[in-house]
Amino acid sequence: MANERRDEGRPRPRPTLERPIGPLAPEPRFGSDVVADTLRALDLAYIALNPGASFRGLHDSLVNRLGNERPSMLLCLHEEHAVAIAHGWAKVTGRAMAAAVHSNVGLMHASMAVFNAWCDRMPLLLVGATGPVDADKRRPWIDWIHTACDQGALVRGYVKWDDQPASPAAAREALVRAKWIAETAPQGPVYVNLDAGMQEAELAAPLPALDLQRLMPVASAVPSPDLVNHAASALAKAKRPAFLLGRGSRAQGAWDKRVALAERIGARVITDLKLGAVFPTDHALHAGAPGIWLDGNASAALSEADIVLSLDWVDLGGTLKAVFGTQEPPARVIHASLDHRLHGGWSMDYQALPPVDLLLAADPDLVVEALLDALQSRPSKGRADPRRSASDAVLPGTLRIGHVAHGLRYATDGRDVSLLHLPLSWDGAVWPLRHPLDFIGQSGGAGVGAGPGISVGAALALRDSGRLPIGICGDGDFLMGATAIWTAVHYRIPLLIVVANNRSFYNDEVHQERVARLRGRPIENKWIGQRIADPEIDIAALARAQGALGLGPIARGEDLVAALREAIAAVDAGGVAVVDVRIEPGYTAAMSAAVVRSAN
Ligand SMILES: Cc1ncc(C[n+]2csc(CCOP(=O)(O)OP(=O)(O)O)c2C)c(N)n1
Ligand SMILES: [Mg+2]
Repeated sequence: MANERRDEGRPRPRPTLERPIGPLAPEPRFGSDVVADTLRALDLAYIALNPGASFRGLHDSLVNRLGNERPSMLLCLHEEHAVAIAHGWAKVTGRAMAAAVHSNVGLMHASMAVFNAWCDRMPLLLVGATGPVDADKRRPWIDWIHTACDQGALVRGYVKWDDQPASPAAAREALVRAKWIAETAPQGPVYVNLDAGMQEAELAAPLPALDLQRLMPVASAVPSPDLVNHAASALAKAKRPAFLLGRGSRAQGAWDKRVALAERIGARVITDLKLGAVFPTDHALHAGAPGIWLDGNASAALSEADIVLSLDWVDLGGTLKAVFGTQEPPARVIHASLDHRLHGGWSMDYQALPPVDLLLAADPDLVVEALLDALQSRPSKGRADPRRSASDAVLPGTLRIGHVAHGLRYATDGRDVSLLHLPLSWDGAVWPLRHPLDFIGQSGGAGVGAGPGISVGAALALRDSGRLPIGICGDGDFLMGATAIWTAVHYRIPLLIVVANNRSFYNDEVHQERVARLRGRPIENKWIGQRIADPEIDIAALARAQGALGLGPIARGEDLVAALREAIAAVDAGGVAVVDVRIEPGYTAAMSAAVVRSAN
């Protein structure tokens, strides 16, 4: 059911730009042909990859059996980008893309991006490969260093499932199971490691036909009607309800229902800038501005609440603790989430154990639907018109991140814009989010370097949507992931990247300042080992070197809008543009306070 809703506006793949000469192999003859056929049967449009001999069998099958169509390869310059691109695609579509990485070394490069997708609860079908498991078939030296006894152990702490199938039949079953698990709520990455020997061996006999329908049943994630009624009557009686709206789908229908529920209950709504947009942030019921941390207004709404409904809020325990300290929260807490099903022992991304009076262990979007049904007969507690704020293009000489946001709003006025990534300095107050695709959320695992790759994958999913795709990256983030944009240029994926360039890993300057203050040491030294200067990096040249339009450095307000307009025109013409905007360092008050806060 959840998957059906996520099909709304699903992007269609275009024919690949990289066409092999024929003829294509008419029948599967090798283990890797079975793997390739299975990827197509699973309706995977793309496979983002960096090549390697451990999957040369599969590579051949993708080209010479499938013709590089469904899936089409997306060649990436780093495995971390391959996975980030699949992550960005999933953030828009709610579906898994395939990515392929070479043996242990490719998986090591990919691992941070897998962790990001895991923390973000995004589906991903990661295909890996190992040198021949049969030692007798290994080439000297290289096949030995690229074979590990338990390669999946590298990522097992942050995937939902992994396997190393020993035959073509087992590989087919593993891939079907993998996609099914990845896309079943709560979603997440999976890893299937393909033995090079299995890929390259000739099939002893053809495999029987595959009935995918029966192998991938819909796993119902509907809440129990009794618990829904209980929750609905508590919400109806509440005097000061507050909603913590966390992870939700990109579906417009689900968005409309969240708005309808908040209006029916008259709840104050808090949203999270770590996650994709789930509620209009300029709606009168929205408390404060969305942030990575709660701002004063959001904290006040929560502290006054007599009932709190969390819809898969990422850090319910920590958020309540930030507001109430060691006191028990006085409000009744209703939590709709399936996240506990993913919690394991390696990573603590499950966050503090929250106090919960009623758990609705179900898909949060389906919980909203059920609550609305249960509250159908109740009169609405009032609908408030969204507050609309106008954009303003008066920009001063030197720029801060807020000016970049205003300049962008001005340059994109009237357009449907999708923000695909935001820097840590972003102020959620300056850019109202009014549609599920207005913002797709952050990297999940806070792994710097993800911004460019996620933006490319999301822009691919949005290619024919009519939306203007914009990723705004910190300079540190952009520089770590810069070569992801080559993939966008190469495959004609329109994308605008704006680099909020404070010439520093500034987040950590804030930390060094904090340490210096605590220790009574000179805060003037906070920049050492943090600033990206001497030489300053020519970010526009890095873009141009990869075939993108590179503009900047833009250091003065009066030049900003013209540069953004030139970049947007290039994107409208199908290109990739990068604008380097030099900004003064600085974070919002909520962000600076939270960065340096200690636990209690
Ligand atoms: C892979 C990785 N390395 C280091 C960090 C620590 N870290 C967190 S934010 C940050 C600074 C990022 O710099 P930039 O993207 O320029 O953003 P700014 O803080 O300057 O706004 C760093 C280094 C991290 N989160 N992930
Ligand atoms: Mg920076």
